[in-house]
Amino acid sequence: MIWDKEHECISRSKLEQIQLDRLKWTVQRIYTKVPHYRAKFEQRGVIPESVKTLGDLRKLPFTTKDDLRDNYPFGLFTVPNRDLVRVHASSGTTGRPVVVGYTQNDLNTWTDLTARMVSLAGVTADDVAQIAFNYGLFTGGFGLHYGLEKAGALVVPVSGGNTERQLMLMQDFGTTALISTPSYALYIAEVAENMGIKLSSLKLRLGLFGGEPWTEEMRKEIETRLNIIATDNYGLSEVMGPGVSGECFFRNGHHIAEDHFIVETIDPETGEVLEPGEEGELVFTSLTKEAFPVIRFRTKDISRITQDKCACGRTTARMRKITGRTDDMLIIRGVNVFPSQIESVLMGIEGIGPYYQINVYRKDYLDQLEVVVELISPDVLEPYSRLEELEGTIQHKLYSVLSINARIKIVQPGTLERTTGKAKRVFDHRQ
Ligand code: DLL
Repeated sequence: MIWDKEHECISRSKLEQIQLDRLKWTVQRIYTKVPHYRAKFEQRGVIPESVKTLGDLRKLPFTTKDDLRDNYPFGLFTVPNRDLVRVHASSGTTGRPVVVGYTQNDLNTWTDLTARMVSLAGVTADDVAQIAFNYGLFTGGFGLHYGLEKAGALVVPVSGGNTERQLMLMQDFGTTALISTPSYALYIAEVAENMGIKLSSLKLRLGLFGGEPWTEEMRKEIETRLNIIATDNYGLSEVMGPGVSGECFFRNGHHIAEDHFIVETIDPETGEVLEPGEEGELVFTSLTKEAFPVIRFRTKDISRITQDKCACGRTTARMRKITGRTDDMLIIRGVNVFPSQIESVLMGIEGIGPYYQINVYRKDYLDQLEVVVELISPDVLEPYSRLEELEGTIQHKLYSVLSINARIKIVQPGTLERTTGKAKRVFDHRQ
């Protein structure tokens, strides 16, 4: 277990001094070593010496995913390839991936931060930690691997997929902590149930889930089905990977590694910096990264930050669970809809499972929302008149939250795609 009391329980004034020194170092580094940043600074009329206080961060330009893509693959690195020891790439979207690089020092820092993060979630040397994140260009597998080892856990690096084998290892090795996306954890539960494995008979006690958004309702479902405590952790390749923030045992917001990152929340429309507590887009600046520092990286992730002390004793700022992404928000007939709102509603309805799909179409110039849900068992529709009743209930509950009439499609158990990584649930067919 890693408990870096000096930095995790630091006073705000001390922290701010460390942040300022490290910010100056980072700004100097990117200005002198990365032509792209230098040009952006010049456009705004700023030089490294313009940063005298933490408030001066606001003078600096934002960095977006497009900046990273335009400099594919290594254009924003501050060191030559011979000083790099690892690259990873961001997941998802089509086209050129975003490539991120690490020096040996960067990997050491990353290991320290993931070790801290898993420790605050409750992992100790007594744990057997099964990593069901993919190992590869995705940062999930390798990122958590070294942190868990450093925290002293016995690591089972099984990677994603092959769910029956995952369950066999859980039984045979006495796995106590599962490390995966929340959607994969659900799928593991489902396969266990189909195989007749009683999850309560396993030693599993803790889940460290991240890599994708999930609601509190989904957390409850996972905790009940897997018979564990489920914690959330957050990170992104551009900023480092997992280890940027994570929940402690009190699960009252994610502690952010503020001695390594400055977080701001901004209004995604105007770019204006918001006050603590206000919901907006998270923006991260790295403070200690050597190979691939980022300045004011716009994550598109929506959350809010609080700075009050946590019951666990840590003083670092906390971010609330991500409620969505600015590019996930659907505008349907002029109404803003976040997939997380739909998930919250569906998870509270009896008879349907945690799998769903959201389709948006345009028909005769009108947007149509379709929500596909799965029955937990075909028996739910006995007698058949229950179908209309169930559709009506879902439609009504969605309407009360979204003020939109959705078309509900109920499908048989096992119809919707299961995932071993990040779930894709939203399909906007209008583009
Ligand atoms: O998903 C890093 C990671 C791996 C974090 C394992 C936690 C555990 P990327 O593939 O670059 O990196 O995707 C980053 O995933 O901007 C969020 O939109 C989303 N995301 C990650 N963690 C969470 C979370 C990894 N706990 C993108 N809640 C981010 C909600 C999350 N969204």
